[in-house]
Amino acid sequence: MQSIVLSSGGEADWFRKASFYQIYPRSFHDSNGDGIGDLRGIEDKLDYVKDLGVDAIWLCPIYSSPNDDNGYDISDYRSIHPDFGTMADFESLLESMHRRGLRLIMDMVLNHSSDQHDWFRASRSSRGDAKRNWYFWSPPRRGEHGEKEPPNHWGSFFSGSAWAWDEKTEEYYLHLFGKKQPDLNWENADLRDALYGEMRFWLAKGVDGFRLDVINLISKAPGFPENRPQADSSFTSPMPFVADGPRLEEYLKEMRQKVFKPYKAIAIGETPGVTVEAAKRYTAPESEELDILFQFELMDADGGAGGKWDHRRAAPADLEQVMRRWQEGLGRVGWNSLYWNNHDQPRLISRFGDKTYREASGKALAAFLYLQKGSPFIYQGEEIGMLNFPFRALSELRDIECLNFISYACADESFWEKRGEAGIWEAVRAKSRDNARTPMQWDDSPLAGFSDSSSWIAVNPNASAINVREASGRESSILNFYRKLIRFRKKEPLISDGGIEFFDTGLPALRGYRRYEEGGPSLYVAANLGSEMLEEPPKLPWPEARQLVLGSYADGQKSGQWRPWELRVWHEAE
Ligand code: TEU
Ligand code: CA
Repeated sequence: MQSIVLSSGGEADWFRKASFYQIYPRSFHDSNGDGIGDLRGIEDKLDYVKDLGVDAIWLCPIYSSPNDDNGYDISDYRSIHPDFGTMADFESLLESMHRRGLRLIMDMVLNHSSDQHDWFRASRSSRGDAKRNWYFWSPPRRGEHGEKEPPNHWGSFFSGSAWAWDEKTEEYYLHLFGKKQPDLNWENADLRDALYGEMRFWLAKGVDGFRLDVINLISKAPGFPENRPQADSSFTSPMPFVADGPRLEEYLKEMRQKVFKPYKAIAIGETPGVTVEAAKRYTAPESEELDILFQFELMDADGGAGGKWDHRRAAPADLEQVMRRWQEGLGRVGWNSLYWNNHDQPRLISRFGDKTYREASGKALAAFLYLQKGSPFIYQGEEIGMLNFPFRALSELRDIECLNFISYACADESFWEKRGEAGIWEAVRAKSRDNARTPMQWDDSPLAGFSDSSSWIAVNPNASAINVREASGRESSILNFYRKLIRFRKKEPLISDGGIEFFDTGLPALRGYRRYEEGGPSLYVAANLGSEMLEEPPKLPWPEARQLVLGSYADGQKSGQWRPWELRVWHEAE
């Protein structure tokens, strides 16, 4: 069968030269006019994806789910949510992908399940249930006046306490994310085996690997240590006690042997808060833990002291500093993903670029990151330069994280006083995950070619100008730039294998690096990561004998000047 040839026939480290394309199925393409993107809709668009030059698709969760967190709350790991289609649709999609040489990476959520999963229903049915221990339960603490309080002050990533009270069995359960996403207890070996079984179900169908949702949160510090808050009622971050916990690497190794290895599948871990040193261990080939990981430091670069919603503009030097630390830190041992966007993040150009220079800034940022070492992950719509949505009303928002943020922010007097309603909306427009979730813009029809009837979330009003049809037909478009960039990366071994050295140009906005192998010609990448025109510095870090191979402006380079968001990539002449 085709799929078997593809999964096991390639080299074990095929992903090092590969680029990935991420699909958020709900918002990609609706084939049956119910306003929700679906599996057949994806199958219809595979030629478009293949034509980008990518090697694999990461598909966000498509399993049965009450959709409290759009599929990241799974109620049955072995079934397809009817919104997305049937198992036959899935098999047909997989077959069509493999026929085109595209691999499929499924999303797997193993840190928590839905509260509607049979396992949690059993677990909450009584304190003595055999599955009680598959989740984290804890009796209440008693407050000053004997009132019931959660076991500690851990806050949920989606606002409020990370503990929810269960009336029936009179204990709290842990949920690091939403209330309807109880955390699974990996200490329990039966639970682990059950999860491995769910993963093997998909591997047996021929899928090529998994993207493991928040996988570095699965080992919690025993005893739920208290993280004492400053103010009496506020919540504090559980991260020091849940990220990169004591048994994490033991679990990763076990999963590798029992699940990934027999199928030669790849393991891509989402690892918020991971340090460079830990990331290097997890992805070193001899560790046999993860192949690729997602770290968050670029995504944190524009968060202020108050975190994600406390938004500030990131300077080019801030971005470069993060890139440099990770590129140098992982060296030739670890392996990283390179990403600017995903379904949890605002749109790249609105965030780190400049929509006045939409195409130049989109191209410059893309090439600046994707020519580094690691595997690029391109999120649907990024390749046509989609932008944030101009949210103005609650009714336009869908995401649980954002809606929870708004209700907590409104109830928090100090926040309200400091930022006010306008400040809250500004934060929402800058950071809401819904920015990434508006439908893919295929053409300039009323629903952008996403659906012919309706849409579960509004289409960005700019779709009449920014869409695949327009970009496909124009040689200088950002889409055609991505196509070139992805192909260039694949045929140039310096990018996947070479060393990297960042250089100083003397100008804060002009950043660059070279990729090299000892004794051979280098590849130079330089970009003006700002919207001002720059005069070229007198001392140049790149050689005089060089050949331009890629640029963010179609009309070549103007000597002595760097236009806003001008990027240039050169080969050193031999
Ligand atoms: O996201 C993990 C995560 O760390 C998020 O809290 C992320 O940082 C946040 O959305 C950005 O503000 C993963 C999934 O990608 C996300 O969609 C899920 O909601 C979350 O896990 C829970 O499964
Ligand atoms: Ca549909």
